[in-house]
Amino acid sequence: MTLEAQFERTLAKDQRIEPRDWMPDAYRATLIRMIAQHAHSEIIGMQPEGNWITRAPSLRRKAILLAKVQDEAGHGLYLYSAAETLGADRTELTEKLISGRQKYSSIFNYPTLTFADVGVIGWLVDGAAICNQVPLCRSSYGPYARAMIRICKEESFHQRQGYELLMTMMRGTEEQRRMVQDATDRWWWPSLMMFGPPDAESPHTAQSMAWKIKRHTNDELRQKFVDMTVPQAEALGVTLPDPQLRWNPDRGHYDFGEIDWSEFKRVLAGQGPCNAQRLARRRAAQDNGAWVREAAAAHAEKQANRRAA
Ligand code: BYC
Repeated sequence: MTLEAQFERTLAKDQRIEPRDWMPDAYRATLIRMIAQHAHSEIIGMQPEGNWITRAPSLRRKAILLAKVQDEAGHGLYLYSAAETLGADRTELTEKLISGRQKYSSIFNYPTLTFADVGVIGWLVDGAAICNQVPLCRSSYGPYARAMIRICKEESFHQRQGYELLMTMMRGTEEQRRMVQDATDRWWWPSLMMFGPPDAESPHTAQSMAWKIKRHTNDELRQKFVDMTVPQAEALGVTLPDPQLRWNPDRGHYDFGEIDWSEFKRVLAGQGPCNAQRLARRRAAQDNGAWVREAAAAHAEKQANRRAA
C-alpha cells in the first residue's frame, strides 16, 4: 500500500494522523496555518481582557479574570507545541505574527470599553469559540485534537464565568444593565464573524472537511451558535441587535440578518479599531522578553557543555 493510500485509509476509518505518519504537504501546511492562527489568537486574546485586570471591581472578579487570562496563555502554549509536532518553528511563527504575515482572530481587534465587556466576551466570544472548537476535538490530527479537549474544558469555565458576571450585573442597577446591553450590541456581530467567511466564499473549508480537520462548515457552526445563544439572551434579559432575528419553524433554526462582510474584510486587512495597538503590544512584549530567551539559551548551552565535558 502506498503512503498516500495508508493516509486515506486512516482518515476513512476515522483514526488519527500522528506526527510520525506520512501526510501530504498541503495537509501539513493547512494544519500549521490553522493551529498557528489559533495559538496567536489565544495570545493576542489576552490583551482585551488583560486591560481590565488592574481595574476589576472586586478581589474575586480580579482573581477570576487573572485565572482566565492565564488559561489563555496556556492554550497558546499547547497550540504552539502542537504546531511544533508538524515541524513548525515557534520562533518563526511568532515572527510571522508580529510582522503581520500570519493572522489571528478578527474578534480581538475590538476594544473593551467597560467591565461588562469582560462578561460579554466570556458569554459570546468564548461561547462562539466553544461552538467552533468542540468539533475540533475530533479533528484528524492527533496532537491538535488532544490539545482541544483540555482547551474546550477550560473555555466552558470561561463561558460560565462570563454569563455569571452578566447575570449579576443584570440584577444590579439600571446603569449596570445599560452597560451589559451596550456591550452585547457591540460584540454580537463581531462574534458571528469569528466563524469565518460564508461557505461559498471560504477557500479552505471543502478541503479541510475532506481531510476531517474541520467537521462542520463555517455557516453550520454560525447557525448553531445563533440557535444556542438566543435563549441565553432571553434568560439574561438583553436584546440581540438584529431586528431580523426570529425563529423559523420550517427550518427549525433562527433566521438572522445579513453580516457586514465589508467590516470583516477591513479588520482582516489590518484596519480594525485595535489591530495596530494589539500588534504593537505583542511586539513590545517580544522585545522585552529578549533577555529571558538569551539567558535561557546561555544556561542551556552551559549545561550541555558541562554534560559533554
Ligand atoms: N479572523 O477558508 P476559511 C480563541 C481567515 S477563538 C481572522 O474559512 P479556515 C479565543 C482564514 O484564516 C479564535 N481570520 O479558513 C476565544 C483564511 O485566511 P488565510 C481562534 C479569519 O481556516 C476566547 C481566510 O480567512 N479560533 O482563540 O477553513 C478567548 C478564509 O477563511 C477568520 C481558532 O482559530 C477570523 N474570524 O476557517 C481566547 C479555531 N475567519 O489563512 C481565545 C481554529 C477566517 O487563507 N480555526 N479567517 O490567510 C478554525 O476553526 C478555522 O481556521 C476558521 C477559519 C473557522 C477560523
